[in-house]
Amino acid sequence: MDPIKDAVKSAAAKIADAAAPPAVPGKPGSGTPTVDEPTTPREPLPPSQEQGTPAPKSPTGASYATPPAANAQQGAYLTTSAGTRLRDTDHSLKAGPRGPILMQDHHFREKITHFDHERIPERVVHARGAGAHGVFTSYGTASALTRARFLQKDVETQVFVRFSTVLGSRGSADTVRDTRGFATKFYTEEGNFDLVGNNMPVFFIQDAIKFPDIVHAAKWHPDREIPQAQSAHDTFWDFVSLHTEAQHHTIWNMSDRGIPRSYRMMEGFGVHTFRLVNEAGETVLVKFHWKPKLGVHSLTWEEAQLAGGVDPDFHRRDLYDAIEAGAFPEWELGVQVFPDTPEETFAGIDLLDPTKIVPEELAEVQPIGRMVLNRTPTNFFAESEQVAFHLGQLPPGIDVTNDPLLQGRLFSYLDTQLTRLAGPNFNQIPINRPHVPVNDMLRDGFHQQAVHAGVAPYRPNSLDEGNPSVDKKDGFVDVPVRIAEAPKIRQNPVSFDDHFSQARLFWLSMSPVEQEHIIRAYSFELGKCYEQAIKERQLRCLARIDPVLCSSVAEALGLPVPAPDGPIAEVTGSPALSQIGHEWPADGRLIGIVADAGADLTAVGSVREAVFAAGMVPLLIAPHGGKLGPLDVQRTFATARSIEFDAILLAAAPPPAPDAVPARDEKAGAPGNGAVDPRVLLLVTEAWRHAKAIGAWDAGADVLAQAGVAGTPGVVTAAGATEALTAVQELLPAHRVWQRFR
Ligand code: HDE
Repeated sequence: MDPIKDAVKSAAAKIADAAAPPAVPGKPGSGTPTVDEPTTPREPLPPSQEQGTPAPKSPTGASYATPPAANAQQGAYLTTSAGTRLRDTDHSLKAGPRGPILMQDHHFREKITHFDHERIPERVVHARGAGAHGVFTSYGTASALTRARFLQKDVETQVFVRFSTVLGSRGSADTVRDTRGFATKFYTEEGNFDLVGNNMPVFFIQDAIKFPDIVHAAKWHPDREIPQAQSAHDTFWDFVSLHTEAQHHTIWNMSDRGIPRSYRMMEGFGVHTFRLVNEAGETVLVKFHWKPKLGVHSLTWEEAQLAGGVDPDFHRRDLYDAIEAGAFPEWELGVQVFPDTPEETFAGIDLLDPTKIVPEELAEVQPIGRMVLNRTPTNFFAESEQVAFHLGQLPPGIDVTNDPLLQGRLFSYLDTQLTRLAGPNFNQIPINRPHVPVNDMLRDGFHQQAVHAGVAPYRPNSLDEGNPSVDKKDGFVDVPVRIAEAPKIRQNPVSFDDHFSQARLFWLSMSPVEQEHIIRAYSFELGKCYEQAIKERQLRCLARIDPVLCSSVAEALGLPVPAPDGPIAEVTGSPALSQIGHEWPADGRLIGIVADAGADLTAVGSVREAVFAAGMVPLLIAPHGGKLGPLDVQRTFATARSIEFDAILLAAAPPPAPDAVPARDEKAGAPGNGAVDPRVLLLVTEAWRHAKAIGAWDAGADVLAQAGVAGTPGVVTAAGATEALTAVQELLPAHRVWQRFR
């Protein structure tokens, strides 16, 4: 007898027992699921290219064994984070089926501990956002102005864009009245370039030192943490009425620009003036503009409110769905170019003042490239959440100016990532990683991913033969701008004192409908304030912008109209700022088609095809999900809401469903005569109120009559499906049927 061999045998037998299925599959308590799961292990999807682990770099260029290609899921079997395969992940290790969990359950502890730490701090501003990947193709039109290689002719550069609201938390609604962030990371062949802009060309403050003030005022009240993602409250209006340089940005927020229809339909602005430098060392000053192919469009206030409840993810969903549908969002990047003079002004406008624009009529926006967003993130956290923008990430050929807001931002964006992404190595996170070799001398720190080799991470050195070298020819260019001899001083240039002329310029640029919306926005927001003194102070600011604006808002608030306490600027409007009166492609627009089993489904099928062929997205709305004849249903009367659609087509007049709200109740004032499903009537009346094109044929025409909208502007009754679609298509380039507003 060999006691050692026997012990090994008996242990092996126990392991074999444990490996055998413990009980009848599917039986509760047996350790196997009670519903069938797919049983053939398969590999997870491969990580995308830029999620690969970086090759370890040596300062001397020596190569090292490459570690496994990705930090993401690999292999077919579930493992611990240390790579050990697991037998069970559904039951904690207990002292008997009814006993307490054992401390030794290392898998339980790893699983729960990791989960407990899944969240990272949200961004202090711009916490709510959504991103997408794409490609930027340069036209080469800026090649005489800048040496930046990604702006040379036909160069293609990968990009990642993150759109955001400013004020709300990560879980807040998309359609609140707010400025939107428009931040682009260009993975250029000379390192990353981050263009971190907004959908409005000006900012609330002129000096970065005031950023905590505006943000504390605009975010929630510190005692109640309300409101969430709104500027309609006392502290915001207290600040902007006292701090009048904010008045220009504020009127942009109160305009329709504060409630965009879609991220796809927003302009983007670099806001600050940047400096471009070419091969010869010559410089110009520029302002960056993103122009959306689909034009600049907004929601109506009521749509924004409805979306906040019905679909708080409205913009995020729209971006994702559009890309998945192949309706790729597209922008042109353009620059306004100004001579780099010592005064840094153009047409009397101080180019270093971020509360000022240069009207496009004075300096045309010249297109320099095109960006198409064509891929949604694989993982929201890894990409949209962990992306870190930083204004100091500039390629050779683009430099900064002394705009005091820009100067402060150069500090803030690097600094904020240290807390948000927990350390200085955030550029090693896959989404932030440059698509070119990195050879820095930054070492160690939290979350270090690279295995740095070499013995001399310093310069000068002889041990690594002086490596890495600096590149005196193609390295980053700090333009040697002359700094005027001046005292150290906490003071702004006198030109920064003009706070109202461009707010008036903006007001005068708006069409009557847009002005009406601005009046209503101020009336709503100030109407939500409690403090009378704040409302009165803001009215005094409006008196400096325009008498009609001021008196209309005063009337809504029930307050006297103040006299302006200074001159009203003599300026003319900039027609380019108005969103109305132009025409844009209708690509990617969403067309809702209402039908039921009684409709001519062949015609409905053809109209869907025609919508697709026109580059738009048809969504079939039916009484129930699944199929309508041969057609797939995308929305039901229960899930469809007017806000989603740019136009409605009606192929039928569906009767009320048995489980619907009582169809006709005279006392409750329900619309219609009870013959049409009230949810369809609601869809149509809302679409009408929001000035959307509506077309109907066959029984669909009855819906128009029931909704009381037949024969009004932008409502078409046609002989057939094709004719209805054609008529609606003619209305879409104007975005809305503006005649419906007074
Ligand atoms: Fe930002 N801003 N900002 N900002 N900003 C941030 O950086 C800051 C300003 C903008 O999708 C933060 O990574 C200061 C102007 C966008 O990740 C923070 C000042 C413009 C985003 C920060 C400004 C912007 C941010 C928070 C005054 C338009 C979202 C998280 C000097 C031109 C980027 C982060 C994303 C984010 C600071 C003013 C746009 C704290 C100090 C002007 C689009 O660093």
